[in-house]
Amino acid sequence: MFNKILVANRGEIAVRIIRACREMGIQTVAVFSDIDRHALHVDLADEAVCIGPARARDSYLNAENIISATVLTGAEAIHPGFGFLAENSKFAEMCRECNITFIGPDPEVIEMMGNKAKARQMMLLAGVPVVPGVDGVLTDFEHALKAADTIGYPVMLKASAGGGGKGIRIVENEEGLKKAYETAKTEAKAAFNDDAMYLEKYLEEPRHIEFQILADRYGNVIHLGERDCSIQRRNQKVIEEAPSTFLSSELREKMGDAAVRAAKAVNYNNAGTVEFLVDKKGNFYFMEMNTRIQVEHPVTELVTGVDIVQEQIKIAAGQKLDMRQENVVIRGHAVECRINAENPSLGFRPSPGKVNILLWPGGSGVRLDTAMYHGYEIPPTYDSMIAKLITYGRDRNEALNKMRRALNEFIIEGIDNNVEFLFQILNNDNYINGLINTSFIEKEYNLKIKD
Ligand code: MV4
Repeated sequence: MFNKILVANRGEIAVRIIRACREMGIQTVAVFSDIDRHALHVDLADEAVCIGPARARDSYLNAENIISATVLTGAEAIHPGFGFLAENSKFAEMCRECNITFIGPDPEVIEMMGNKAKARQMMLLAGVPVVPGVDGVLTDFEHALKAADTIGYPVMLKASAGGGGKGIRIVENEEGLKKAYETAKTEAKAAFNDDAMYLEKYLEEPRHIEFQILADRYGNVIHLGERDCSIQRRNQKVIEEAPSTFLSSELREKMGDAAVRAAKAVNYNNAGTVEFLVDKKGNFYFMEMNTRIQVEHPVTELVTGVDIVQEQIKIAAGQKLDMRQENVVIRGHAVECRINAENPSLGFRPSPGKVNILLWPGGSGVRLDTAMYHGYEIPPTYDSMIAKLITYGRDRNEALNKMRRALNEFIIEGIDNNVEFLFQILNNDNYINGLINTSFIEKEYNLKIKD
């Protein structure tokens, strides 16, 4: 087992990883940019190294400085968290070359799953259902035209190097294809320096249901059930829950088997997430595979009792999984709300500044993952998520009831936040009745998903 792990991240996920290490008796090294000098993760870690100025590209994305900090402090492994370098195959490769354990899958797998068109092809070969579409990337516009004609409109154009919402376009009919093809390609080139595109049948109002995978280095692969992440705004998840109200036990078993098959097909190891789109008839289709710990992992931890970050560390240290699929039991229900320093009435504009926290939520069934403290100065440089509030109940109603009670206890001064917006969703009849899909926020709050 490692003696010392460097946490190459910041905010609540850095605190989360440091806590997991502390419980395992592992020393921790925090890295921070100069603007994060007073951040909580710096205080909680055993050691801390400044890796550069505020701008992410000069600090949290500065692979050389992070590797140097690892060598200087004698840490044997790096946990990348999510975002920043977590899915950067070149960084994982640099760790391998410097004999540092990257806590995540191998660089080749990160590279392969980062190429969405390639990932689709791998899943097809593995017998995992994928959205009907073109095999591989589009060679030119004529190819797109022919493929769209074969698939049938509406279709969705997607950047192969993408993920999230960039370089993605819905095309309702042939007239719109040319413009969509060109703008999506330009956007992909700008965002990912890779304008390879692929095409899929557009599924109307699907659910986004993802399965948590754990895979060790001895071929053991299990899933820890699913998370329903359909409540999104502009491809940013807002509320996530486990399990999904939509899955019957049969569908859960079928999708879980498919997720395990997907992981085995790409020789996956460590923690990963297989994302599916599910249509109203219960047909499910592979969308993409994420090779990192996800923001929403706590809802899975609460319904399974598994500490996913500690499992990641054990797998990276060469240990075998100590649970089999039959030992995984989903019990109760968990809901996560992302608390953002943003102003919903001003187009969700970020709202950095000094926070005075007058009351934290607490009590039975409440978990709060945050790096905030009273008097903390939220920097404008990074993303606006400042806390994750997660509640657990024996069933969905109890979990939602606790969430409303806990949200109501949050008293933060000094910054705008999205708590009121979260309340609106939690009190929405369709949401309460589980009638949710990826168009929920757009339809219920006519917030145009696309600018
Ligand atoms: C789709 C889709 C419908 N049909 N693909 C959005 C970003 C990227 N993760 C893929 N996304 C979608 N792909 C097909 N063929 C609908 C979405 C989508 C979406 C997916 C999951 C969660 C929220 C979403 C919000 C808008 C669109």
